[in-house]
Amino acid sequence: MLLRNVLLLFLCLAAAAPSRADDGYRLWLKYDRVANTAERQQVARAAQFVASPGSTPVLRAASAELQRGLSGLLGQAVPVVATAGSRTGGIVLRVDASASPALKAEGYRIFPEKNNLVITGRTDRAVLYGAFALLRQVQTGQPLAGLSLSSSPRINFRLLNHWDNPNGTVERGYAGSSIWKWYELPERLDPRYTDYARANASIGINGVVVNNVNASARYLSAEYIGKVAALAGVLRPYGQRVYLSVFWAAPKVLGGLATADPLDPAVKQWWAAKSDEIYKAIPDFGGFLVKANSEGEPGPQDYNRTHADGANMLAQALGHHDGVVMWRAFVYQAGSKDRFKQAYEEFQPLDGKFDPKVLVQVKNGPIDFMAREPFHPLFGAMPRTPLVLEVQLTQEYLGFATHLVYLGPLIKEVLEADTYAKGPGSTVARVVDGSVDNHALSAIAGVANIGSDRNWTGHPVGQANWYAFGRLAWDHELDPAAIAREWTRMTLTTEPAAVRTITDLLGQSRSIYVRYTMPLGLHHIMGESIHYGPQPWLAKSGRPDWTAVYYHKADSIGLGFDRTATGSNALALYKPEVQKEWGNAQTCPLNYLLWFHHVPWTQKLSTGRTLWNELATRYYTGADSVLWLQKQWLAARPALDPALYADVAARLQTQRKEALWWRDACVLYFQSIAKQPIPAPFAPPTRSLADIKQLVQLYQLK
Ligand code: BDP
Repeated sequence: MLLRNVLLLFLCLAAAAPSRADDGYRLWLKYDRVANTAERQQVARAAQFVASPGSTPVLRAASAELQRGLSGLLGQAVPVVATAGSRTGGIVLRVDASASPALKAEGYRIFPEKNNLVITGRTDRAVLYGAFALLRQVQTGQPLAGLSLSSSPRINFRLLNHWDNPNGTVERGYAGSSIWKWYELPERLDPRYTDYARANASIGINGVVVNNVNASARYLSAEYIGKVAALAGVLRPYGQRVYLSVFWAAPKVLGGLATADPLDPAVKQWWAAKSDEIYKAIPDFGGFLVKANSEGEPGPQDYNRTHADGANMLAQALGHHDGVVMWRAFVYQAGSKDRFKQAYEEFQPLDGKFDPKVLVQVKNGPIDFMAREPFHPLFGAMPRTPLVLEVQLTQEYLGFATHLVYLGPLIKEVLEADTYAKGPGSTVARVVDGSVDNHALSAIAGVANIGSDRNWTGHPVGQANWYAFGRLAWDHELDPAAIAREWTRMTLTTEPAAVRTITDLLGQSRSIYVRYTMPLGLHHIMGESIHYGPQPWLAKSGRPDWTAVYYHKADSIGLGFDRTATGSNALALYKPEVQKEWGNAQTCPLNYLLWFHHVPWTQKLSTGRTLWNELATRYYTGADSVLWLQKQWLAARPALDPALYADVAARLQTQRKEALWWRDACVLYFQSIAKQPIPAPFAPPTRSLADIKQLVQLYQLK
């Protein structure tokens, strides 16, 4: 009797406890029960069952996800059946090779038919994306009744680039170690791989480069190909192909050859045999990503060959296999007068010389993933070569996992930038999706911010960057604010006022970060090597272009890098319309001013303030805007999971503290050169330049 009572009490307590603390693991695929009864009933009427032929692993993944999602959202089991038969009120999955000529192979359509909702497309992958789109519809509170949707991806290859190493570390990773457990593979498949694949599929990512661009040759060994094949097996039902970053000198290191010269017959043969070996293990292998002759990596230039010689040799090694080569344009030689121009000078002359299977992968900006960069001048300058846009989701230069920075607006800003390559409207997005130059191949890559942390991204809001990347990769026309709203609703809360507050906070976060770190077009003044915190005084490093003074050029007259004709003339790499926009210091948008001009401290800007006063104002108001971020987050508190609330609140405290480092370090350092007073109403920092130097230098110690 007693035992029964204890048991009953236990059951009651268990039932009363919240379903699950929100540790962030479920990402935006939480599928918690819809709270609003009318809304739930409406969905329940339209989703009484899922009918799927289940004839392929991808279709089985799609129906399993619908079942899991709808059952969670409705709080009741939703059966999967083979066919709808005469039943109505359900979801029907249908692969139809003739679905709609307007749809691309991965494009889906959802439409009502005889009281059912049909999800269709030309391939099973299209249906998978449609299934996630339908779930998103429910998760964001949109009605299902009469739903009619259709969407095709604008870019073919939508890839995550993992900078993960064989020893489990992640280059520039701030969310724990690698999610890939190489030593356990291929025998043990961590269930986490499947959840990762589901998350990627839900936002349309269809390819994964599993290893660091500073690649280990190990991945090309038979043993590691087997491990990668095991991962490919997990990703395949979710529509994702695996790719490998390759170490250029692998034929020497692994193959025992005397050279890695791309024109050497033995080298060619080695790569061709290696490709065959990979495709035998991974029939849908995506291809190779290559960082060559950059930052100490070997490459074809070691043998006086060009990037094109190297890339084409690899493309030919792929032979009849359905794969591509993505060759990175991130190169800059030591000693160049302006690093900004280097990639352009090396790659632009090679336009038209690449094999049709080669894409050139270009970072969004000419330097290196700064919080704001002008678009890379190669976009629009290589019409005969498909270009991959590479953006960085891991926040190497954006405050690691402690600063809240939603990257939707950054990615969108690049996509929307007009190159004027073929007249107005030749945006980076349209160069990349192939529509400006009629390329069949198109690709976009995000350097992943994912690690072994329970919540995947360290900073909970880092998840929004993974999410936004996928959504924009699928459709670059989407609005980053709408994406932020979607993510917030699916991930954090459905309470309308809180959704608005958080969406607003996300929307402002990137410009706030720019304001207190590198306003007005300042760039590359962060801590040496670790790339964390301010170090504007850095004057000596392994190379001049790793210092800060190389970029800001502060002197008694003014601040900024003159890239006009009187300076490095990097501006001339852009089309005349762009030059016109940025070329005149009086009219150049303030966000890009110091990227292109050396501006006198006392020069009046369009804001009515002098450069010095504007700079100081931005540092002060930027750092104070973190207080606003904190206020917004606090306002949303009642609608948030307490643990999640506390996690982000604590990170915001760190962010505030470090925003003050940035402010004080930069204001005091530049003041020591500008010899100008801190403008009213701001109070001078209470610490000295020496104090703040000492503090941030700590981060450089081993
Ligand atoms: C830089 C990173 C470095 C990367 C490099 C790259 O600091 O770790 O290897 O980019 O993209 O931003 O190759």
